[in-house]
Amino acid sequence: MKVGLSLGSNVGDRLLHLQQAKRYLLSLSPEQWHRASPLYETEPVDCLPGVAKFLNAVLEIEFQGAPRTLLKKLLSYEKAHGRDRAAGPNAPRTIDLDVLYFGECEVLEEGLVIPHPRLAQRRFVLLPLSTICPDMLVKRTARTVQMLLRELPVGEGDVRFVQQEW
Ligand code: PH2
Ligand code: MG
Ligand code: MG
Repeated sequence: MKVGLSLGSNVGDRLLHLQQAKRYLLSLSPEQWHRASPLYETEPVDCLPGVAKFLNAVLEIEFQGAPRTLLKKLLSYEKAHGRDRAAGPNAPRTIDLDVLYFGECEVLEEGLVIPHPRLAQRRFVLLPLSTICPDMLVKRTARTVQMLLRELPVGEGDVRFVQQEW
């Protein structure tokens, strides 16, 4: 299954955190098959005032297990890399790994909703995603990634291109 993942960090060496997570995620994909967006620096969305900006990117890999299996791997990776879940839902984090889509699967379970429930509102996800799959239809929205991006209110969460390779 082709799986879209969002990577974000706003604590410590943000680029290093994203690079290390990328290496791990590629190791889950046969022959490390992947597509990667560029890297962006983004305004925090729905966070407490004054928190540091994020680095965000999106990665598509091939994953051959179940969505739950992948989720468990992501959560244990986050935990092993300094993510403090007790700090609250949108607290600053070393690394956040979210499943955006999982092939054509729709999942609505405790702790796992696919496609990601806030994907359609977030420029820090839609803009990177539009660089790898602008024409992908996002389930439950009847829109493509590109359409969702164009429909975002202006001024919502500034996103600045940093570099192509990371
Ligand atoms: N993640 C959040 C909440 N807000 N804002 C930005 N810019 N980037 C993120 O990755 C992010 C966020 C919850 O996971
Ligand atoms: Mg997140
Ligand atoms: Mg998360």
